[in-house]
Amino acid sequence: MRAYYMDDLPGDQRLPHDSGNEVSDELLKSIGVLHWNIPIDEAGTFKDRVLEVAKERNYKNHDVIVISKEALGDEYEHKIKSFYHEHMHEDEEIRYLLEGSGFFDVREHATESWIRCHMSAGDLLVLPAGIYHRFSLDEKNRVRTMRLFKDEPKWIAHNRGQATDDNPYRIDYVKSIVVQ
Ligand code: KMT
Ligand code: NI
Repeated sequence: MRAYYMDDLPGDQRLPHDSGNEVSDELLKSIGVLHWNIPIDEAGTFKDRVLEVAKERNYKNHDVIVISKEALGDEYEHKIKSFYHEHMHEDEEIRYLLEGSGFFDVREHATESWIRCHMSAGDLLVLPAGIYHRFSLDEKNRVRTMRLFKDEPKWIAHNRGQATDDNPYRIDYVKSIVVQ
């Protein structure tokens, strides 16, 4: 996974929008964003390693979704739009990419800058509860990803606004940021 500050230029969300300014793992960690690479092997041992991380973090359920025009059909445009709308969740968002690649953009609270995380197969990403973020496919237009859940697979996105700024999970998140 590579992380960098986005440029602020208008244009297709699927393009890299690469400002050329790298973002270090230390910075990501300071805003609560964690990532690992667990290579996908033919023997399938990657599954055990992913589920081990899930168990450590108390995640009991998971599912696998494909995001592509073919897979989503009539829902495609609506889903793509809602994934790219800036939002937060009251739980961690854990994703393990099985195929394809895509962008998880996270908002750096101190600067309001977008940090773009380019994920490809084998990358595991944990976004903390309360962080503002969004997701986009890249130019390959397809991703297959495992989603991990604490309990029932319920997944509510709260779009950014006054109500999310006052959300207790958001307030806790902002307090958790390590000032560098
Ligand atoms: C989210 O909540 O941001 C998502 O689930 C994005 C799609 S998973 C690749
Ligand atoms: Ni999300």
